[in-house]
Amino acid sequence: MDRAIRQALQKRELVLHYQPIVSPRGYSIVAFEALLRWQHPQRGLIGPMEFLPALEKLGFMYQVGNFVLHEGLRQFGRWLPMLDPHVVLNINISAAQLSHSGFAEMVRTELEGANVPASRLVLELTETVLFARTKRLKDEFAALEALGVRFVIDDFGTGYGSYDYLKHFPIHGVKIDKHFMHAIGHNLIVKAIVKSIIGLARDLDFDVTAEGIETPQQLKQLNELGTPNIQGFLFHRPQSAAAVEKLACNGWLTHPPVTIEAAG
Ligand code: G
Ligand code: MN
Repeated sequence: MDRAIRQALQKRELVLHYQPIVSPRGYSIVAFEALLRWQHPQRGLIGPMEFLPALEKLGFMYQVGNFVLHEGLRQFGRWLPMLDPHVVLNINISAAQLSHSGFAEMVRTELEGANVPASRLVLELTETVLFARTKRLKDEFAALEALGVRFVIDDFGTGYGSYDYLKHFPIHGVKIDKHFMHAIGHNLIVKAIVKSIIGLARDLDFDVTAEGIETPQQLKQLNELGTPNIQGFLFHRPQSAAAVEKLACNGWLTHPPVTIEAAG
């Protein structure tokens, strides 16, 4: 695996796919999340769960994270003229990147190079990244916030259950972990957790996105608890830049799939 991943980096086999996030009303696209994939010559497309541990072990997280930021912003910059002014790009950021001094400065340079306003960039972080409440982390955050970049907590609800860090960082929103969505229809505890996250987020004036919506039933359950933005296979799978451009040619497919209306 280690050797394969080194070769993949050399041969530029790591690519980005993009998954749209839609609004609860009209299901129009409000964001694209850039997602790392390995385009393997024999095995086809491989998800990050399979190769991120190897990247981490080899100490490549910083380098690859920066590739995602660079490539994602360049691509989004090319789409920008076709998009509504509120549509943003979501990029996943690792602890390795944020703890590197000069990260904020690099983000600024990348935004400039791609001609993307800072207000169109959302950085996704996991709760664990924010436990290290070091001065440097706070400084990087402050610098990014001053640029106008926003932050959302990814996989929200799966951390250690302390929301204390919310006081210390300029957080703009949360993404409810997809595992909750899998059980929302048949587990009362999960349902209560999702309801409380949406309530918390509303009180704090946060953006909320529910991840992993795969069925009309899940969407219906979710809408009974609140109406967050939606990311999931029911609407859009992660897809190549070329496929996203086809969506653009079709007016971004803002209409809901027929199955949802039927379940209405
Ligand atoms: O941790 P993070 O939220 O960044 O993970 C995003 C991952 O979730 C992506 O790899 C994407 O392929 C996957 N994903 C997106 N939508 C769905 C969905 O509806 N169901 C499932 N099972 N996975 C999804
Ligand atoms: Mn994410």
